[in-house]
Amino acid sequence: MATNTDLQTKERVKVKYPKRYKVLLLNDDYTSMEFVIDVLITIFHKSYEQAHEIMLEIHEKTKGICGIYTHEIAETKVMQVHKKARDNGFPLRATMEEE
Ligand code: TYC
Repeated sequence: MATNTDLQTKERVKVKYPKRYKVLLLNDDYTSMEFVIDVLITIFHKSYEQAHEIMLEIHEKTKGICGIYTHEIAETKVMQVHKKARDNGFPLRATMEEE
């Protein structure tokens, strides 16, 4: 049976977790509160109550966290927000930040 003596090279298994990214929505004066709630429910899978709370936090504090994801998923969420906003004529913006 193999043991770790100095004749053997010890195998190192290093696990690297993927970096995580916060997706934030930014406040503006033109996007309706209803639309932001809809975005939070449909894109970020929040309940109505959670969505309402997050929307108000953004409205009062200029920005707020909608979710935390790997890079590719965060990027997709940002794109989905921008497309839905554009399709509905709102200037709503999303950004991502490394956690
Ligand atoms: N400030 C907007 C209003 O008063 C509502 C709003 C909330 C807009 C959150 C964007 O990310 C946002 N209609």
